[in-house]
Order: sequence, then C-alpha cells, then structure tokens
Amino acid sequence: MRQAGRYLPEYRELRKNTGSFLNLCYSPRLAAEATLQPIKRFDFDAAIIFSDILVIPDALGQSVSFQEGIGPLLDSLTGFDDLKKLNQKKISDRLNPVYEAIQITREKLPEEKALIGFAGAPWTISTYMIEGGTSRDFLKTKSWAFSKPLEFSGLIDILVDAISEHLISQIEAGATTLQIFDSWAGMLPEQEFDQWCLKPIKKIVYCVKEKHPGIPIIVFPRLAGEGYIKIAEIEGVSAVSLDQTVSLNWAKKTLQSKVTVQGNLDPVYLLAGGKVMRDEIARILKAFSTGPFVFNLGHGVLPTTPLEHVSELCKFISDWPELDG
Ligand code: 1CP
Repeated sequence: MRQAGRYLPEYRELRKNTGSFLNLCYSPRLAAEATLQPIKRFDFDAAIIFSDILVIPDALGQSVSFQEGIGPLLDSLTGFDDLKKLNQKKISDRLNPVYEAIQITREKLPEEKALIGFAGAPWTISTYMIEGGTSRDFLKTKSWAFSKPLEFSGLIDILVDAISEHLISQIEAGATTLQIFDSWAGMLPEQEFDQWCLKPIKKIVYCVKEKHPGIPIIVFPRLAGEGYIKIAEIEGVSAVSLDQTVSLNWAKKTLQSKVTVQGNLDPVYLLAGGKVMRDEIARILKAFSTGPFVFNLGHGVLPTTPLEHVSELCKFISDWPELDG
C-alpha cells in the first residue's frame, strides 16, 4: 500500500540517498532492496514491488514529480488535444527498470513468498493526470467524464492499453500475483462507476488473462460500496481488497462466496496498537478466516506507525488457532 515504506527507518535511510522518488522507482537494485525491507523485518507472506501507480503517466510522457509534504505533481491534461501528446510507444522502455527490479527481487525472495506486481486502474490514474495531483472533489475529471464521455474514453482507452501492457510485462519479469488499485473508485455515481471503473478493469483483466490465464488478480475498488459486488463478479478476478468501511458480515455473505477477500484493518488500529488493535484483528479473523481470505489493512500503513505494533500484529495473526496457513 502506498507510502508503506515510510514507517521503516531502513526505508527512510535508503530514501535519503536516492534523490527523487521516481529515481528510486527506476533504480532496479535499490527498488528491489526497498521491496525486500518489510519482508526481512517482518517475514510477511507477500512482497509488493516498490514502484508507484504514477509511473504510467510518467511513461506516457507527462511530467510527474513528487514533492515532500505535498505529494505527486503532474503537468495536468486540460483537454482532448493534450491526449495527442501522450506517447504510448515508449512506455516499456521507460518502465524497463521496474521489470529489472522485479527480476532481482524474485531471485532474492524466498520461493514460497508471493511477489505482487501492480498498477493503478484507469479511473484513478486519470484523476491524477487531469487534476495535476491529488484532489478532494475531482471536479475537473468528473466534469470531463460526465460532459464529454467520448473524449474522456479516449484517455481511458490509452490507459487500458498501457496498464495491460505494464501488468503483462511484470508477470513476465517474475511477478506471481497482480493487484489493480482503483483508489478513487468510490467518488463516482453508479452508472459512471460502471463506465469508468468496472468496464476498463474488465478489459484489463481480460487482456492479461488472455496471455497469462493462471495469474491471480486482486482488485481494490476503494470505497466502492455495493460496487464491490460487480468487481467480484468480473470473470478472472481472484480477490477483492476491502477498504476499512466494508462491513465484515456483508462481505462474508456477499463477496467471500465469489472470490477471496483481502483486508481490512483500519490503519489507525495499527497506529494505536495494544488491545484495541488485537480486538479488531480478532473480529476480522473471526469473520473471514473460515473462507478464502488474505489478512491485510484497509489502506496503507501510516508513516508514524510504531514498528512494535506491526510485530504485534504479525504475532497475533500467526498465533490465531483457526488458521490453517
Ligand atoms: O517520499 C516518499 O518516499 C514517497 C512516498 C511513496 C511511496 C513509498 C509514494 C508517493 N508512493 C510509494 C510507493 C507505492 N505507491 C507502492 C509500493 C509499496 C509501498 O508502499 O512501499 C504502492 C503499491 C503505491 C500505490 C499508490 N500510489 C496508490 C494506490 C494505493 C493507495 O494508496 O490507494 C496511489 C493512489 C498512489 C499515489 C501516490 N504516490 C505517492 C503518494 C504520496 C501518493 C498519494 C497521493 C494522494 O494522497 O493522492
């Protein structure tokens, strides 16, 4: 999950010496090292490749930077003519270091551990490309999508192709699972969700599975509410990652019969630690551990999270009596 590394002193140390964040993402040895840091410290079952969802706009030729204390900044797209500036031919050249980082990580990662490759979903990436960074109301992106759907679908189609290609290359480099992050899926009304989240994700899953039918694909349609059902019903989706607002009972009844569920501890419980955290983990384990389930947070680890709380969480879960591994 995003910014996951920032709670680790060894990540902060690595980051100090690497210049820009994108430079770290595109330095294969260092990105592999950042990927392995949480595994070395906590022995998690899966590693997620150190990269970012915004490497896609960067690879398409849009200017992307990350400012300390602000977040990502992009040279925003303002209209249809800007789409012509995006260059789809160069993307695998620019993203090659990500694939090299995956190869290096796979060699160093114990065989039984999953290596998760990932990408943002078209809708979420488009919001950064149009707003020029993070947003509260997504006014520019939503206005464009709602009032000029044909134009907007030009951008979404470019992203579907680029993301599919990026995910396929990650599998070919050694990723054993994929996750698609639609972090802003919950910002759209139902019919727009169908158009801009559901449909493009369906196309990507189809395209990836056509080449690699065995690869497990996890989708994270954050805050999508009932939209989670439609995502879980996409053919080829193996798991949905639940945000912390999803009701456990509802997810158990409605989603876990269709797919594996992943989640969904509120990261603030991990920040708090102690009994409140253990009680909440127990509630999640009781609800989900009798079906297909991957324990995870509902969103990224907060940068100020104490390391001992993460150790406590791992121990609590591995000691849980009903887990069969
Ligand atoms: O200063 C730093 O070190 C940069 C902080 C950072 C890190 C560590 C960013 C900037 N991205 C990442 C890595 C990252 N991003 C990973 C790899 C695993 C890890 O965290 O170590 C992953 C999976 C992501 C995914 C990501 N990036 C998402 C989707 C998941 C989610 O959190 O919903 C999103 C929306 C982003 C955008 C992004 N990148 C970075 C920031 C600060 C942001 C978010 C900006 C915002 O709030 O909109």
